[in-house]
Amino acid sequence: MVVSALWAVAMAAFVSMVVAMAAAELQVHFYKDSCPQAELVVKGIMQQRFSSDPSLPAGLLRLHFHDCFVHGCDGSVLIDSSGNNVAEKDAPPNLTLRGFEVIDEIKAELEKQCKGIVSCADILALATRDGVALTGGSAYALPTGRRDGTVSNISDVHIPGPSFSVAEAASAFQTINLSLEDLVTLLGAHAMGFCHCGFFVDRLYNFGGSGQADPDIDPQFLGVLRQKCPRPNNNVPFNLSTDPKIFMTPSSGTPFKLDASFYRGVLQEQATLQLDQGLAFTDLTRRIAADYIGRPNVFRRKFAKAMIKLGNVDVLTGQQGEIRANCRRFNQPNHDLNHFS
Ligand code: HEM
Ligand SMILES: *[C@@H]1O[C@H](CO)[C@@H](O)[C@H](O)[C@H]1NC(C)=O
Ligand SMILES: *[C@@H]1O[C@H](CO)[C@@H](O)[C@H](O)[C@H]1NC(C)=O
Ligand SMILES: *[C@@H]1O[C@H](CO)[C@@H](O)[C@H](O)[C@H]1NC(C)=O
Ligand SMILES: CC(=O)N[C@H]1CO[C@H](CO)[C@@H](O)[C@@H]1O
Repeated sequence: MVVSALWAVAMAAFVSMVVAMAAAELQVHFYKDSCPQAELVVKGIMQQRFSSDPSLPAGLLRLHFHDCFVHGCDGSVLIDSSGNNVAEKDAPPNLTLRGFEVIDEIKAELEKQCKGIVSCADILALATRDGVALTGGSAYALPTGRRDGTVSNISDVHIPGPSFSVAEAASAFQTINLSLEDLVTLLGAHAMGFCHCGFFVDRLYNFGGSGQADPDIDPQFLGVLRQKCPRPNNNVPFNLSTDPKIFMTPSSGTPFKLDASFYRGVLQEQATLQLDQGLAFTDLTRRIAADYIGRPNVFRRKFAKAMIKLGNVDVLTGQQGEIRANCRRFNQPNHDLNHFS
């Protein structure tokens, strides 16, 4: 009797554990009962904003990557610094992150229609997904159900840098369980958007302190880049907000299309970042790049798969975290008393 009662208790615990584990998974159309129009609202606003700013999807892709890489995809990158908390977005690599306003706009609309239901982390992931489709990528089904995190700390930001080797970037990706192939595939996002000269200007004038350009830049392309990015003046402190910017893949002619042009640039020694150019110089990464150029639909499919994987990194689910009312602030009201806003 006692044994079977214990057994029943153990079974119940086991079952509830399994249920809890199941609840901890993201699922496609998580909001289908709680806010059926959620994905349509996101898509509608994205379409509107995209029609006046075709570069928006690029901004969101980078924002979503930075969100997921630091502390998981929990909307922590969206938090503003306040009081004595210096948030992720104030870390130097975050300079020039953009797309915050459209997330605010979507959040405001969803709070009107479904108060307290749709997380900021999901809004960012969904808006990014819609941006991918709007720029020629595949319109993949995105699992949702992320909750918003309650920590955003500048000390947690360890994003790979533009001068990393492929091996260094791959090992950084390994810390979020993404493979080298995922890295090569997601870097395809560099087909789109902008890059400030400061992230690669060393390659144009003083590569590795040599006083020379990086030898792995196509000479004609070097001339073009030097015209757009003048030699830094050592007497003027570097300032990213006044730094000139170019297209991330300038040779493509399609700066707002998520096509395989990034890989073409890489194989023609016309990549802007040192990391990106590095993909040309290991067998595996070179082979993947050539494959994506030859089979653009394979790139689209693999990109969507890698985005879903990125979007799963360290997510909060179930009762974890919170659903923020404002994507820039944590909900805790007593916390706000200390903040003069
Ligand atoms: C793994 C290492 C990565 C490094 C070192 C890196 C570095 C950079 C740098 C330096 C910029 C230029 C930012 C600016 O000047 O404003 C940039 C832009 C961009 N990155 Fe990455 N990135 C990486 C991975 C990714 C990933 C995984 C994605 C998306 C899946 C991504 C998407 C983008 C996009 C779309 C832009 C253009 C942003 C804009 O137009 O505002 N990057 N990246
Ligand atoms: C941020 O992280 C640092 C280093 O781990 C820690 O000392 C600090 O207390 C954290 N700040 C907040 C507001 O949690
Ligand atoms: C990576 O995978 C390991 C093993 O499955 C897991 O313990 C860890 O939490 C994962 N890390 C992230 C960031 O998802
Ligand atoms: C960078 O330039 C902007 C715009 O001119 C200016 O507002 C800002 O103070 C400068 N920042 C630094 C660190 O000099
Ligand atoms: C968009 C954004 O919030 N950028 C911040 C990045 O970090 C710098 C400080 O390093 C802040 O001044 C910017 O506001």
